[in-house]
Amino acid sequence: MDVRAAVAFEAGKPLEIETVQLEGPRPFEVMVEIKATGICHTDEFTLSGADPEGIFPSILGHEGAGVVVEIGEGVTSVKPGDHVIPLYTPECRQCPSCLSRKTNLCTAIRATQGKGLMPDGSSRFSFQGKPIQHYMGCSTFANFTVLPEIAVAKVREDAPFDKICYIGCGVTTGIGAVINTAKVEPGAKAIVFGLGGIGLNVIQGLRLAAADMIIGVDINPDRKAWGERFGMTHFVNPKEIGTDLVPYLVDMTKKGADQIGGADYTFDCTGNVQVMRQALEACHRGWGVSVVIGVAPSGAEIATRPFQLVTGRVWKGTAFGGARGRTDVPKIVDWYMDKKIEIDPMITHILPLSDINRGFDLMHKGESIRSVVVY
Ligand code: NAD
Ligand code: 022
Ligand code: ZN
Repeated sequence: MDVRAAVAFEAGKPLEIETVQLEGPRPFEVMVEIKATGICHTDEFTLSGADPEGIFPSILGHEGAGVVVEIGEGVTSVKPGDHVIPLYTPECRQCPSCLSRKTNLCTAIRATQGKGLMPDGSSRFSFQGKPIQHYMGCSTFANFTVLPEIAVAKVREDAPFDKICYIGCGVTTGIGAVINTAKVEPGAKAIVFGLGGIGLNVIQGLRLAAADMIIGVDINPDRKAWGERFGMTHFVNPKEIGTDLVPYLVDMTKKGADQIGGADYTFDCTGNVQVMRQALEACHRGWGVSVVIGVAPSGAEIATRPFQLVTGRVWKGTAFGGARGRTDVPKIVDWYMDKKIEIDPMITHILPLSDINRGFDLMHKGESIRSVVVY
C-alpha cells in the first residue's frame, strides 16, 4: 500500500517527503498506523552520517504512537484497533536476556534490527521498486509501519497520541534511569547533567522518587527555568561559577556531620565524555552511583582515575531507562493519565510531516525540548 514517509536517502541531506510502498505484516508482525512521532537525537545522529551503523535509504523515527490496523499470522497479544507504542528495545520474554531478569536488552531480533531489517531478513518498505531500510525496528517517520509483535506495547485508548509518543523514548529513558537503573530512594541527593528532553525527565523521575536535593547542571541558562518547572531544587551553570565544577558540586552536597560531600546519584544526559567524568567524580565516596544515559559520538572513550572506583563509586549505563517495554511502557502511560508525571509542557513544537526538517533544526539549535510530528 501507499504510505507517506519522510525518507533519509543520503547522509547529511534533509529528509524527503515521499509516497513509498509498505507491504502487509508477515507472521508475528503487526501493521500500525502511526498517529504521532517525536524527533529525537539518534534520528539526527544517524541522518548526519556520524553513525557508522547508519544505513541509507531508510525511514527514521523511533518515538511513536498509533493504532494496530492489521496483524500477521500467529499474533495473539494485540488486535486491530489496539493503541500501541513501538519499542526500539523489544521484549520477547523468552530470550536468555529477558529470562535473566537482569537486563532489558532483549536479544530476540537484535541482529536484524541493527541491519535495518525485519526478523526474517527483509524490509517491508520500498520506493520505486528498491527496498528502504527500517530504523531501530520502528520507522515512525511514516504514517504506517510494520513492527514485530514483540516490539509493540499495548496502551490504554484514552491517552493522546501526540503526548504519549514521547514515552516511546525520552520519558521512559529519563524516568526509567532513576527508577530502574539507579533505584533512587527517598531523601537522596542527585545531580543531573544536561537539562534537555532526557534530563528534564530524569528530574521528574527524581521528584517521583522523592529525592531531596535535585541539582541541575547546564551551560544553557534558559534551562534553569525548565528544570525548576519539573522539580529541580538547585541550578549550576558551569560557565558562571568561576571555579572547577566538580569541587563546587561536591561542596553543595555537604551537609551536617557529613563533610565528605558528593551526590548519592548523578546522571549524564549530555553524551559528552568530559561531562560523564564530572558526573562520576561528583558522586559520593563509598556509595555514589553515576548513570550514563547520553550517547557519545562513535569511537569516544571515557576516562577517570581508578581511585574513583576503588573508593566505591559505581559507573553504570542504561538503554531505554532499563525499561521492559511491553511491561513498563503501559504503566508509564497510566502514570501520565493519572497526572503522576507531566509530558505536555515538554512538547514545545507540533509539526506536520511536511515540516519535519524544521523539527531537526529546532533540536539542533537547542530551541525545542521536544518536537512532535502529527500525521
Ligand atoms: P538535548 O540536546 O535536548 O539536551 C542536552 C542538554 O545538555 C542541553 O540542554 C545542553 O545545553 C546540555 N549540555 C551540553 N553540553 C553540556 C555540558 N558540557 N555541561 C552541561 N550541560 C551540557 O538532548 P536530549 O534529548 O536530552 O538527549 C540527551 C542525550 O541522551 C543524547 O546523547 C541522547 O542521544 C541520549 N539518549 C540516550 C538514551 C538511552 O537509552 N541511553 C535514550 C534517549 C536519548
Ligand atoms: C534513543 N537512543 C538515543 C536517543 N534515543 C538510544 C540509542 C542507543 C541505545 C539506546 C537508546 C542503545 C544502547 C545499547 C544499545 N542500543 C544496544 C542494544 C543491544 O545491543 O542489544 C541500541 C539500541 C537499538 C539500536 C542500536 C543501539 C538499533 O536498533 N539500531 C537499543
Ligand atoms: Zn530517542
